[in-house]
Amino acid sequence: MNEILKHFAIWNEVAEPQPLRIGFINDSYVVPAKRVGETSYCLQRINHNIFKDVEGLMRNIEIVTSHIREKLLIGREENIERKVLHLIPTKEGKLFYKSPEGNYWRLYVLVEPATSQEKVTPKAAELTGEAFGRFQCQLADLPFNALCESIPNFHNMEFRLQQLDEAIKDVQGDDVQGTKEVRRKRLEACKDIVEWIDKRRQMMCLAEILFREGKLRKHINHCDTKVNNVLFDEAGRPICIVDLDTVMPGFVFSDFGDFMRTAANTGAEDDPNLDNIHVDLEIFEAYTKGYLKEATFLTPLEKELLPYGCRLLSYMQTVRFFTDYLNGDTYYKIAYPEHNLVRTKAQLRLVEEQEKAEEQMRSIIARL
Ligand code: GN1
Ligand code: MG
Repeated sequence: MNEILKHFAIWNEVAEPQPLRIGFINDSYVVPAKRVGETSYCLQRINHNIFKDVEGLMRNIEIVTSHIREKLLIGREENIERKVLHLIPTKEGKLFYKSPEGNYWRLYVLVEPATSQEKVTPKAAELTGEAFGRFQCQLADLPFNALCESIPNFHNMEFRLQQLDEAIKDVQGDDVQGTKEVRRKRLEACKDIVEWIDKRRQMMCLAEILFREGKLRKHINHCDTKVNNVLFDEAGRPICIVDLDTVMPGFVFSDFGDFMRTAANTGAEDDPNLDNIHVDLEIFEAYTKGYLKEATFLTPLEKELLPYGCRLLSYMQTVRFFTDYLNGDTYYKIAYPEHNLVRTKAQLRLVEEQEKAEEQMRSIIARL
């Protein structure tokens, strides 16, 4: 790994990289400074099976981080190094290094001291709502097509359903090599899930339809606003939004919904006990309050669709986990064989809970 580090334009001596177990997609390492008080780094191997256009992805991150840094400078903010990610280029001035084995590496300045969390308190949720509202606001003056889709159709519900249909077709198709047995059994045992998904198809593709009709616009979105993609300082205040691989054009309410999917859920994303899963309305209210304060650019329709965004993202995640389960677990890192099914069921239950809570969510938004 020191071989890799040699290619980056770092300015101080560092110690051996340590693996950081976060995220389902990339591999991350902390590269600690040798001397106290000097800069440490975060080294990441980009999963190029998932991110096929690494150039485009890194260009996106560079555009977004410089745009935000400029806004912070204009606003005369302090501690800018901790408030926006800082990419370290290679010695040749590139945004990433491609090793002879064909791996793609990038290096950030490590934001510290900072922690990430899987759950938040209502107070932290309100501040995080402000942080994501500000993030979208800071990017609102970039034309939505200034960035590429680092994963084409990433949050496109029609496309995600199409991928599910293809997975099902593949499982049911000829098994010339005799390798489909496990996946067939999986599909056979999950007919009720397929039916459940089918029943909601039309409703959940509404955003794409409205976009085609010209009634809904796209913004630069984060597209992975999970709780654990925000870094908090020692006092529990959000300081920096991380995991920018998926910044791209999208619907604003889907960023809102993805945060609620992970934070306003009394259970875990992969909770094996479905009775744990309910909408946490206190977190919902706190986050919404912070978000609406900062997201001043929302149209009435976008505001109206905020509760829909919650359901949409949980439904999308149900479909994505389930598709991966039927494909034989090729996309998400799993901790045990049935993990993707457990995740599917937990997200499915969350959608049902969000359907029940829809009216309450609406009245909270109206009140705020
Ligand atoms: C993945 O890498 P991570 O864990 O932050 C995924 C998101 C999903 C999420 C589900 C590029 O995010 O889209 O919502 O898992 N990222 C990608 O927890 O697919
Ligand atoms: Mg992440």
